[in-house]
Order: sequence, then structure tokens, then C-alpha cells
Amino acid sequence: GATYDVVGVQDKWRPVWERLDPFRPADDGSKERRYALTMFPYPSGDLHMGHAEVMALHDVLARYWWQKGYDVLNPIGWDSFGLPAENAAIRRDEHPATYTYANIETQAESFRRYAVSFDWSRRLHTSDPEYYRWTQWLFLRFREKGLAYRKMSPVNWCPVDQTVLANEQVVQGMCERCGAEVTKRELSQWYFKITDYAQRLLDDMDDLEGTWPDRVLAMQRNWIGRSEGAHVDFDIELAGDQAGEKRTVTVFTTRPDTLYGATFMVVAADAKLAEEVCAPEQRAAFTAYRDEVRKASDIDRLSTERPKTGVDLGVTAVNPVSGERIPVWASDYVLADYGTGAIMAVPAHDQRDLDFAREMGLPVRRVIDTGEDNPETSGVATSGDGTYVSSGPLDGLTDKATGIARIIEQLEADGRGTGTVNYRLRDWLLSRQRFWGCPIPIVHCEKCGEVDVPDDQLPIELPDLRGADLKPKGTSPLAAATDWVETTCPSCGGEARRDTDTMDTFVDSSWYFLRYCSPGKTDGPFDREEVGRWMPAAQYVGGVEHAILHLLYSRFFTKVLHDLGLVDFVEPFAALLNQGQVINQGKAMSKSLGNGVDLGQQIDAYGVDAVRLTMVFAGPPEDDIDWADMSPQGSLKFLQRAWRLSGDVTSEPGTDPAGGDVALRKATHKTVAEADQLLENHRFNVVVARIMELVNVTRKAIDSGCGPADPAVREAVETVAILLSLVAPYTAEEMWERLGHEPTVARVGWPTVDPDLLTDDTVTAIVQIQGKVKARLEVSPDITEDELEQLALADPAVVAALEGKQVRKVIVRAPKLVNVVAG
Ligand code: ANZ
Ligand code: ZN
Repeated sequence: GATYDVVGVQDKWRPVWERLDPFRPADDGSKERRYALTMFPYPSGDLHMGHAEVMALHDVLARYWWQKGYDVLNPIGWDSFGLPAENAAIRRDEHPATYTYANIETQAESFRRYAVSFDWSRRLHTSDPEYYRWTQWLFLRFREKGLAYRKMSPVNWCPVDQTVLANEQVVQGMCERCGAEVTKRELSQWYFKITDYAQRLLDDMDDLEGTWPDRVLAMQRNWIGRSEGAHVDFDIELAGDQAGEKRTVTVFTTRPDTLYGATFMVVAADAKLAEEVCAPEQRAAFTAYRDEVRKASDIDRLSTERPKTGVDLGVTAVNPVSGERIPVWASDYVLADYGTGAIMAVPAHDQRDLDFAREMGLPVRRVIDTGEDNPETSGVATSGDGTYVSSGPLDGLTDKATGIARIIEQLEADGRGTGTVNYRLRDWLLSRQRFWGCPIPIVHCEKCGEVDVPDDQLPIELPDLRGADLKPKGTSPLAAATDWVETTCPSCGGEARRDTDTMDTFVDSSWYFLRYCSPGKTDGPFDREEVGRWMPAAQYVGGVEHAILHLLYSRFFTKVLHDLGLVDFVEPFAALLNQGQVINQGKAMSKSLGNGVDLGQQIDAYGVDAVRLTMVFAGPPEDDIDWADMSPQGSLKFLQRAWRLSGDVTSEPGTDPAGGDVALRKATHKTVAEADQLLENHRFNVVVARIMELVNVTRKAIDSGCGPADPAVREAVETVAILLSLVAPYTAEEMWERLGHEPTVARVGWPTVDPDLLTDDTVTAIVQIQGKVKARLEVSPDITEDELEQLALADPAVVAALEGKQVRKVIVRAPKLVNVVAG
């Protein structure tokens, strides 16, 4: 018979779909709305297997929602600013814009061929001036709220990319992008005050429980890092020409109840404080030490493995509850930008303090007796519960919570401290010394300082710089565009200079999902009402690598926009699905391993539908897919089998299925009902398995059952086409046409399930005698009570059990239970 031409059907249907444009939401309120959002791509190269997977999974859901009768918003755009494109452009000696927009066209073409059900009319690129105009506008609104500010501080610096990095972009002390070891630099940079939102970012996660992966919620909680504890004030008695003076230093501790065990204080070596309190005779040693420390990464510094180093600052601090005098040291294991940058060291109950004490010969005093060996001799700090000792008023207590509460009470009464909450989260450093990003809309004026660019002068467009050297040199390439940099101050009209840094691209991606709701809006970033109709997005699909970067930033943006009165909700994404990775031979695909799989080649060999089907069928969406274990060839064979069914149907379109073969009808209706449940629970792979089963049952019915003219066959094959439209749109459309219908099958609607056809053929009835199960009978679900009683009493096992007994009573609950009372 005819063979199925995979490539031919792709060329045939693409133009038809482009003409029909079937995936534009009506947005008129006639149907319930659903926003299907997928993480937009970076335009660095063509699409790869990872994109193919996420798009296949995402599209199952979007197409399912269309079939279910929702009004679906499924937009696409490009996260088109950023380092990867800029670096690639430098390597190729091209302008980043040339490279970026060429890649976008390539990717867009690939997405269309891959037949993702996007609404192309909403397409956006974050590097378009009409988009970044509003990124700049939002920055200015943040600034008005005091949520965007500039400060001088030591920042993460990537020596290869020659730019600063956010904390979130430093992974194990390395640059997230290039892997270089990150160092510190003292620079004046722009920040977003995400720390103001730490508690709300935590609290609102309760609403995401169950619809976001636990893993992502745990990572965000950990990143925000809430610690309850206390601020405790110690007075430092200064030395040298400051002798006789006191300086109050506050420490952050999670264990104020161990205050009587504090035997020394440690100040971060790179904090200003260390330099300020250092005694003159220790200054030389201190300065040498600090310069060494500046080179190390935070991860190394916090490691318990690392040998402890430090310098005695030559001054003493006074314990606020005991009056005891303790030495003050500087060390690198205390971080300058966590807590207050100073700690009270309790070596008996904190291992890092104990290691330091032993290294430096400082005293150790146990204040909680846990029954374990004394840390002073064992070298092992104890952190568990026990009885307070050598702790003044706490002595004899055994409850930690009470101990903490009592000390905080006392500190607060004496004005020497307060209970407090500390967060690990730092403000979001957003300036980058690179060209290909959104310019920061600020002008620096000698007289007026930092001046906002007025809204009506936005966008501040990037200077062309075509032909200029964009290689990173540690200052922004924008600084070289003299004509662009030199401007007039919007406030006083005098000479001024533009800010030459650009924004982190995570700023661009923190609000793109809002812009999709109001494409082309020219008098604002988005329309509050339009956004309110679609948001929060019903489902966001994307990689877990964004757990603490993009997903945290987007949540923060949404909350700020809420507080600015620009949106009515506080969380952007109601549900989140993290797909697994596509790997090959058990390993992540990489150039060096030579195990990369080329998506284009796979599509050329097996067709789009087989690749999509393979991705969906591989397993639960969250699991990794090892391409080496997959069989796109097998997927293609299945699609051919399904397609062949559509050529065998001999009844006319519109034939009433009633009266058709009941067994086949039942199989069809059961498949639809199950698929519904499975799709709601994201068990897409099982849906494919069910479609395969239905194809097999239908093939049997045609060849050796009711035959191709039976109306149940048409019903079954049409159902296969509709279900397949979620996964294999080309094959489904081709089948639909062969069945005598007009395109497009993607919008015909979900098949109606007849509940009468969902009943099983038999049910299991249980026969009990005196409450004990004696027999199980397979009976018709419509069996009458009399029939069931007769069947039960005739069953051999029941007859045997009743031998010699008299049946006193029979209770029948058809079709499931017969209870016999005998004696
Ligand atoms: C005394 C103490 C006794 C502590 C004890 C712990 C156990 P988390 O939970 O991570 O917030 N610390 C405070 N600021 C620090 C800094 N800038 N660099 C390094 N360590 C710092 O940890 C809080 C605890 O880490 C604080 O409580 C402090 O040590 C230390 F048995 O104070 B603790
Ligand atoms: Zn001015």
C-alpha cells in the first residue's frame, strides 16, 4: 500500500497552518483562559536536543488545553541580550546584533518546522529598543521606590569575561558561564534591593507548594537562607592613640544561649571594621594578611576543611552579660557581607571556632553539657541539646528554646542586643561592564549626581559601535562611544556623562512574560488589565538550572510590580514543570566527549513527529532522556501504523458511531477518559502508551474483528488522530485529511466520553460466609440481586463451605458482595 512520507507531510501542512493561524487566543472572555509559558531561548546557535525536548513537552500541554476548549496564550520570544551572543560575535568578528538576529531567524524557522503551537504575533526580542525601553522604564520605577541603588563594594569579578557577576552566577567559586575562578574587586555598582523582599519571597512559597517542584522550593529557601538569632553588642576597648575609647561592635549569632561560652571575637579580615579597630603594633601583620584574604573565594573561606588562619588585632572586647574580656581576631572564615561581618566565637559548640581556637591556642569553654566528650579535649564541637553549665542564670536549664529566649530577654532589657532574623540573600548586583545589554538610564552630573533619564527620552539606545573593538577590558565598551557618553544633565542642563554599564540580562527576563500579554503596547510595558486576564501563568515549563536565578528574580519583580500598583497578583507562575535533560550514553552531551546529537539530523532522518513522540514517550517529563536508549525509528514505525489506519476506514465522515462494535467503542472511550486524567497529571508518556494500545486494538478490529466499515472503527481512528495531534501534529493532520475532514485537527475539540461506555465488562463480586471471604466471582456489572445470589450459592467453594450448615440469611449488594449467614 501507500507509504507515509514524513518529510512530504511537513512541507504540505506548514503553509496550511501558517494560513489558518490556529493558535491565536480570542481573548474575548468566551472561554476560560490558560497561559502556557515556556522559558524563552537564548539565540546562541540553532536549536538543540534540549530545546526539542522542552518544546515537545510544553506543546503537549498547550495543544491539550486548546482541544479542551480553553483560550490558550502560548507565546514565544528571545532572550537576546547577553554574554554568550556577545562572546560568539567577538570570536567571529561580527557585531552582536548581526549574530543575534541571524540566530533568532534560524531558531524561529526551526520552531516553526518543529510545529510548536505558538502565537507568533506576540513574538518579542529583549534586545529590541521597543522592548528594552520598558526595561529601562521599570528600572526607573524601581529607583523611585528606593529599590535600585548604587554602592561601592567588593564584588565578584570574572577575570576572563572581564565583568562583575551576581552571587547567583558564581558556582563553587567559579564563573557560571566560563568556569574561570572568580576574584573580588572594589567597584561602584548598581543593585536591586531584593533583600527587602526576602521574607515575602519565603512566605509566598507556601502557595506554590504542590504545584512547583519541591526541589526548586528547597533551593530557593536555602538561597534566601533565613536564620533566626540575635544581634549582640560587645564593646571593644581600643588601643594606640584611640586608647581609652570604646567602640560597640554588633555580632550576629543563631546561638545567643551560648554567650557565656564566647572566648574570643572574630571580625572579617576584609571588613572596614577590622582595619579600624586594629592596634598599631598589629597593623603590619594585619594588612599583609588581609591582602592575601582578598584573593580567596567565599566558598573556600567557609569550608571547614580549610586550615584556619588569622591575625590577633591586639584589642579586647567585653562580653555584655558576663563582663569577661576576650581577645579580638581577624580571620577569613568570617565573611564581611554576612550578618554583621563579626562573630562571637564559641569554640566548644561551633566546629570552625574550635578549629580556630586550637590553631591559635585560644581557650575553649563548654557551656552545654551534652553527655559527649568535652570539646576542649576531644577537638569535636558539640552542637546538640544538653544541660547549661558555666552560664550564670541559665545553669541547669535543659531546653534550648528557653535558653535562647532568656538570653534575648536579658540582652533586650539591658539594651545590649535584640532578637533578629538574618538572611543569606544579598542584593542583586545588576550592572555589567559589557556592550550587548540594556543601557542603564542614568546620567552622571558633577553638580546633580546620579540623575534619572526622563521617561520621554527613553529608550536610551545602544550606540552603534559597528566596527569598534568590543573585547572586554574591564570597563564597559560603551565608555568608548564618546558622542554617546557625553550628554547634558536632564536636571541642570550642564555637561554630564551617561552611565556606561549595561544591565544583567536577568533583568530583561524578569518581566518578558508580562509583555507577551500586551504585545506592541507603546505607552507602557504592559497593560494591567490584559496581564490580569492571563497571569499568573497556569504552567511554566523550563529547566531546573533556573531555580534560583531567573525564577527568584521573576518572583521578586512581580512583587515589586504589585507594590507599584502595576499588577494585581504577587506570584507570576502558578505551576512549574522542570523537564529532565537529554543526555547521550549516560552523559551530558558535550563537544569534548563527542557525544552530541544533532537535532537537525534526527529530524531529517525520522521527521519532526517521530522526534517529538520519542521525547514525550521516553519517560516521565522530569526524568533525563538518554538518547542512546531511544528509538526514533520505532516512533516512526508507530506513526506509520497509526497513519495506515486512516487509509483503511471505509465509512463516511459523520457516521454515527452508535451501534458500532461495543468492545472497540469501549476501548476508544476508555482511552480518552484516561488520557484526560493522565494529561492533567503530566504523565504524557503514559498517554502515548495508551494511544499505541488503541492503535493495536483498532488494527485487530479492522483485520479480524468488526471490519473497516464498522462505525466504531471510524470513531477509534478519529480519536487516535485527535490524541496524536498533541504529540505528532503532522501525522495527525494527515490522518484527519484522509478521514475526509478539513484542517486543522488541532482545534476540533476533545472527544466527548460516553460514560456508559466506561463501565468494565465484568466486576469482581466477593462471597463471604460469616464475614470470611470464600469465593470471588466475575460477574456482569448489571447483574440482578437474585442472579448474583443464585451464582454465589452454586459456587463450588461456597457449596463446600456450607456443607452440613443451614443458610439462615443471604445479604446481597449487587454487583459486588454476597454475605451468607449460616449455622
Ligand atoms: C555563636 C555560635 C555558637 C554560632 C554556636 C553557631 C553555633 P547561619 O545559620 O548560617 O545563619 N556567623 C555569623 N556571621 C558570620 C559571618 N559573617 N561569617 C561566618 N560565620 C558567621 O549561621 C549563623 C552562625 O554563623 C552564627 O551563630 C555565627 O556563629 C556564624 F554554638 O554564633 B554563631
Ligand atoms: Zn546636573
